[in-house]
Amino acid sequence: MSSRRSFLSGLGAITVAATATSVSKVAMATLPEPINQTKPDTMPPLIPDTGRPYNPVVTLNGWTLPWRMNKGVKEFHLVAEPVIREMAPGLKAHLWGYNGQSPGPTIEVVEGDRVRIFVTNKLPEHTSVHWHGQRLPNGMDGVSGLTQPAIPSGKTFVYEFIARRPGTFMYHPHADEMTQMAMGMMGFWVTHPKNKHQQIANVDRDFVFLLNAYDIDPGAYTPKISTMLDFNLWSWNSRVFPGIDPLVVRKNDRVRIRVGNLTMTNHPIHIHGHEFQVTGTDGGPVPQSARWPEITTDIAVGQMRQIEFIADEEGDWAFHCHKSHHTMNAMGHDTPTLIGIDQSDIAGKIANLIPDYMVMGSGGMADMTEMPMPLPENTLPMMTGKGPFGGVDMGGMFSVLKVRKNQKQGDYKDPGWYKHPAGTVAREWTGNLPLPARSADVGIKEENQSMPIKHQHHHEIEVQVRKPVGKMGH
Ligand SMILES: [Cu+2]
Repeated sequence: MSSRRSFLSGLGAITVAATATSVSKVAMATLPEPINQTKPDTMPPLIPDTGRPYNPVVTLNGWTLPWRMNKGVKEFHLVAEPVIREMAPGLKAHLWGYNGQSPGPTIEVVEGDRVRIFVTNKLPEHTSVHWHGQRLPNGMDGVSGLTQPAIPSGKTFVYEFIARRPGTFMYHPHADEMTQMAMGMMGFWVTHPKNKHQQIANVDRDFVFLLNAYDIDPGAYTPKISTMLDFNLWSWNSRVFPGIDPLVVRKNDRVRIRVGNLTMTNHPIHIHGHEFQVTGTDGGPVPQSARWPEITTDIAVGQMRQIEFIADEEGDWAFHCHKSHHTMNAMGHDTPTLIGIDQSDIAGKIANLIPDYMVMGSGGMADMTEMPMPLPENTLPMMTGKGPFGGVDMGGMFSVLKVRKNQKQGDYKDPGWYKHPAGTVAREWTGNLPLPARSADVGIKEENQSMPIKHQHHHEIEVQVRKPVGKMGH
C-alpha cells in the first residue's frame, strides 16, 4: 500500500495549484476561478498565504480549497458536479461531488472571517449546501424550500456569513438528500480559533476525514441510492482500504483527528497502541474536566468527534472502525457461512461445470486475502492489503497510524513499514509443547471437545400430577 503514495510535503498551495485545472475562466470572470482536484492522494496542508495565520489540517485522501481575498472577504467557489472517484486502485466509482472529487475539498477559515461561497450547480438536478453546525443567518442555512429556493441545475448561488465559532463542521446538500449524499456529496469545514483558545490545543498533526458509505454492486460503477443500511463499501473520504493513506506522524507529536459521520449508521472508531481523549464535537470543544480516556469512540450519524493523543509509541498501529463488517469490501456481504463444511466432495463435481470454481470458506474467510480470484471488473477483493508479514485481511474503514522517531516535522511521506527491534515480534513457539491439562483427559472419543464432558447418572424423577380441585378458568 505504500508504493502508491505520492505525498509531496511542504509544497502547500503550489502543489494544489500545479495539479489544478481551471474551468471556463471566461464564463465565470467575476467569480473566483473554480479549482479542481482530480487525484485521490492526500494533499499537503494548505499553508495560508492571505488572511489570519493558522495551523492547517491534512485531509486524508483529500485537499483544502484555496480561496481568493476580496476586500477582506474570503471567497471560495464550490462546483457541484458528477465526478469519478477512485475508491482504491481497481475500483472507480461514478459519484457526485465538488470540484472534481468526492468528498468535496475541506474549507478552512479562521474564527471571525467573513466568508463568501459561490456554489455552481453542474448536476442534472437542483441542489443546495447546508453548513452543518455553523452559527449563521437563517437564510444561509441551505435547506432548500425552507430557507432558500434550491439552486437549479446550471445556476450559481452565493452564501455569505461570518464564521462565528471555532470548530469542526461539515457541509452537504439539503435537497434530494438521500440521492445526493448516497452519491457522495459532502465535505469538511474547519474554523480555526482566532486567538489562543483555552480548550483548543496547538497540535503537531491535525487530520480530518468523513465517514461515508456506498452500495456499488460488483462490476458496477454507480451507487444504488435507495440502499438504507446494507452498504457494501464503507469508506473514509470515499476511499476504502488499501486505498486509504496511512496517518503518518512523528514520535511524541500531539495528534488531532477529526472524524465526521455522514453514513446512516454509527461507527466505533478504534486506535491501537495509544489512548486518546475526545476533545471536541460539532458542538464545540469539550471542557478539560469532561474529557476521559478512550481507545474507541462511537461516532453516531450526523456527528463529528475530535480525538487527541500523544503518539509516543513507535510502530504501525491499526486504526479502524470496530464493526468488523465495515472493514470488508463488497464481496463480503451475503456470503454463506461455510466454516466446518467439508466441500471436498462437491468441489470436483462443480469444477466440471464451472472451470474456475474454488472451494472457499471451510476454515474461515482468510482464504479471500490469499487467493487471486477472478473478480468482476471494477471490483475489489473482499479483504486485501499486503503487509510486511503477509495479507492484512482488511478492507473498508481501515488505515494505519505510522509513528516514527525519524519522521521530520511536517513531513507526511509514507516511511514504509515499521522495522521492529529484534525479539519484539510475536513468533512461533518451537520449544516443548505439553498438552494443556484441561484437554489431556478428553479422549478422541469425545470428538475433541475442549471442555471435558461430565457424565452424570440420570436420576429418575417422579412427577406427580394432581388434578386441580374446583373449577379452573371458565
Ligand atoms: Cu463502521
